Amino acid sequence: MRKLALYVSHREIRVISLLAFVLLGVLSACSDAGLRTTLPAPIPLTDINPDPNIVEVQLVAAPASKEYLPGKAAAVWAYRDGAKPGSVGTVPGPLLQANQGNLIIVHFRNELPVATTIHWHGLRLPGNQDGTPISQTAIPAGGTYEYRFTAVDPGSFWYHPHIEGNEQVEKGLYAPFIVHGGATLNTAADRYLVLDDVKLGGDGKLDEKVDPLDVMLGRPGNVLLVNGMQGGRLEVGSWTQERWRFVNSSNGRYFNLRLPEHEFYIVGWDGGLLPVPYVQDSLLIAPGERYEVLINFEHPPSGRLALQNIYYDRGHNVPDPGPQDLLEVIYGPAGPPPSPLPTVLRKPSTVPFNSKTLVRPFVLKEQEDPAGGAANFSINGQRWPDITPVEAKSGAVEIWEIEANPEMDHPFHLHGMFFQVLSVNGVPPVVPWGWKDTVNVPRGSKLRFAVQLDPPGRWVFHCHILEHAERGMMGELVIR
Ligand SMILES: [Cu+2]
Repeated sequence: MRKLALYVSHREIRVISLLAFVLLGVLSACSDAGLRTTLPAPIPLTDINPDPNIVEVQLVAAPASKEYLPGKAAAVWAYRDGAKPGSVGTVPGPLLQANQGNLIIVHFRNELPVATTIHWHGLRLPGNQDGTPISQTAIPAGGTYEYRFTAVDPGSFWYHPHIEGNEQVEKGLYAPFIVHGGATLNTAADRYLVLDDVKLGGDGKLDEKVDPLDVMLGRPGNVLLVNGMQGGRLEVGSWTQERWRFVNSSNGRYFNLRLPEHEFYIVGWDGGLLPVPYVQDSLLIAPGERYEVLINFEHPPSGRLALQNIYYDRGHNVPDPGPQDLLEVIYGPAGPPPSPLPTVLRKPSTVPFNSKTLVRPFVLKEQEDPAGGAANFSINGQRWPDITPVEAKSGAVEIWEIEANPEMDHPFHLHGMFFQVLSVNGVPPVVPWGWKDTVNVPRGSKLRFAVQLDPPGRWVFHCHILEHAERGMMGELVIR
C-alpha cells in the first residue's frame, strides 16, 4: 500500500518535471527556428611538453558561469585550461587527448570551495592514479595535485570528480578524453558528443533541490544537452561517413539515440574498437558508457533531421515523453566519400576463464524509505562506506554476476580494468568480445562478465547513477 502511495507521489513529481520540460522546450523553440547555434566541439587542452611522447597539461577546476538557456547565466563548476591565459571554464570541460603509449602528466589545481579528485573513467592506470578517495587523499580547496600515468589503450574515455560525484558532476565537472591509436578509420570527421541533462529553474539556474525522485532516477533534467548545448546544430558533409563518439555523462539519464533514416555502425565501446562492427537503428547509452559509431550521410533526408532521444523503459513506471530532439543535423556540401572499413578493426581477445572460474555474486538493491523520503542503495546488503572489501590476487580471473533489483536498471562500473559480458539471464550477448568498464544491468536480471583482476590497488565498483553510488551502491575491490 505504501509502495503504491510512493509511486503515485513519484508520478506527481514526474508530471511537474515533464511540464517544466515542455515549458522550457517552448522557450527554446521560440528563440531558434533558423537561429540555432552550431554545436561546439570540445577544445583540446594545451600540451605544454614539446616531447611528442608526453602530454603534459595544466587543469583547473573552479566556479564558472554558463548559459544553458540564452541570456540566463547559471553558476556552475567547470574545468579550464590552466596553460591558456584568461581561459574560462567550460561545460563539458576541455578535451584531454593523447596517443596510445604517451605519458600523461596533469598538473591540477583545485579552485573549488570544496575538496575534489579526478577519476579517469575507463583508463587502465596504476591504482594510486585512479582518483577516488580510497586511491588518494582528496585534494582540498586551494590544493594542487599531479596525476601521472601512461595511456595504455586507445579509446573514448572521460574524466570527472569522484567525491560527491552526484553534486560535482551535476554542477558541470566532466570532460572528454580520447586516446588515439589502433586501426585507422578514414572518416570525414571524428567528433566527440558528450550527452547530459540538467535540471533548471525558470531562471536558467541549476535547481539544487533534490527530491526522492531525483535520488531514484539520478536527478532527471528538464533540458537535454549535447556538448553543453541545448538544441545545437551540426552540419555534416553530404555523401560522407563520420565517426561519432558518445559518452553519457549525466547523473542518471538513459539516452536511447536515434537518427531517422540513418543507421549506427557501432565500431567501439568503452574499451576501444570492437573486432567487427554491428548495425543498429537505435543506440542505448547508460550513464558512464561510451559508444563509437560510424554514420553514413549518403541519403539526404526528406525533411528536417534530428538526433533524437527515444523512450527506454528503465523501470519505476517512468512515462514516455515522446522523442526528444538533441541536435539538428544539416546536410552541407559533398565531402569525401566513405572509405572501406578494415575487415578486422581489432584482433579478438578473451578473458581466460573456464568452468572452474570463481563466480562472485553481487546483488544491487534499492531500499525505499518507509517514511516516504529518499531511498537508499546497497550492494550485497552493504552500503558504502560501511562495506567489506572484495579481495583478490593480481592476475586472478573471476566471473562477476551482477543482479539488479526488480524495480529498475543500474549501470555497473568497475574501475581500473575492462571486462567482457558473458550473458544476461544466461543468454549470451549478440556481440561478444568487446571490452567494457560500465554495463547496464537490466532490472530483475543477472548479468555475468569475465574479468582478469589487475593491476594491484584499491579499486571501487559502483552503480553509475551517481545518486545511487553516493547513497551506498558502491563497493571496494582490493587487488594485491
Ligand atoms: Cu543504480
